[in-house]
Amino acid sequence: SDAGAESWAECMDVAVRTALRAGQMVRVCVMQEKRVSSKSTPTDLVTEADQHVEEMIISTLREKFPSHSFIGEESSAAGEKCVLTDSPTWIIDPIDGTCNFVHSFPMVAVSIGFAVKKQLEFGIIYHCFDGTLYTGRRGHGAFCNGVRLHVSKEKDVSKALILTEIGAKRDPHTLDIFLENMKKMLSAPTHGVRIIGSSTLALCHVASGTAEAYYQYGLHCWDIAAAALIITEAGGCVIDTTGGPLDLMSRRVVAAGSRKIADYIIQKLKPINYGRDDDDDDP
Ligand code: 2AM
Ligand code: CA
Ligand code: CA
Ligand code: CA
Repeated sequence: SDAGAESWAECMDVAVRTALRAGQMVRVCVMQEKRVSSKSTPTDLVTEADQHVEEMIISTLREKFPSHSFIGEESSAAGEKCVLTDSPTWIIDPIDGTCNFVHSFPMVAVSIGFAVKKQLEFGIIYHCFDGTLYTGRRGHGAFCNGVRLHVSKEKDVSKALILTEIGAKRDPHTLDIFLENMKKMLSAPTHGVRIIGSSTLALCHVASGTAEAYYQYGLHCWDIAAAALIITEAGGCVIDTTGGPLDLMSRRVVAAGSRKIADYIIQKLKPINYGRDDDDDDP
């Protein structure tokens, strides 16, 4: 109904303001001494800032929308099931690029996605250091600082710039497959492969047409929720590495400006098995 649509627009306004405030917190915290600890593995970092920013975001949104559900990286206990229900749900990554944040490497973002009946309604990604705000709303397009975004029109993988990330799981088997996949992407040949340390900002590059594609295994719903909507609204394709529709909980994604490039990548990749977010507590 119109009333429903209107209320999601109000949610989106609040989300934008909250993301900007979160970004300001990140800019203050990055100047201060960081308290770093690790979660599931020594490379799975978390700081007090991750926790404080998430608390601010969730308490702000919960106060405005008390009946809504919330999924946030730092409030999702390891091993606890991360379930997306039909209720209006906020999917939050307070600091995407924690390792970058720890080093003050300026590729850090706040990501806020919003789904109703498991369908994404809008996504907000705020680049904390250069101040770019990416927004997408279902049926209304994707924007960067108010300018409409369009994915790359390139369909030739030999002219593609491809992005990926490596998560905190660094056992020899995982790294072997990661490197095998990297070799396949480099020798396709493509123009190049980049790892920038922030899944959400990498995905924003696909939405902006400044990279042709992105693939990753092991990511969580808060890494992909907001970005998936932004890329789709920018005319891109966001799918499972099996070729099926994106499943926010599957921990697998291929995103590209064109289905042709996505299919090429899918056919080359060897899967890294993480299991689903809701039946696996791996990093
Ligand atoms: P984070 O900084 O919010 O943890 C590089 O580490 C990128 O991959 C970051 O966007 C990071 O998100 C994300 N990431 C974190 N853990 C991961 C994992 N286990 N598998 C894949 N990506 C992960
Ligand atoms: Ca993390
Ligand atoms: Ca993340
Ligand atoms: Ca994070």
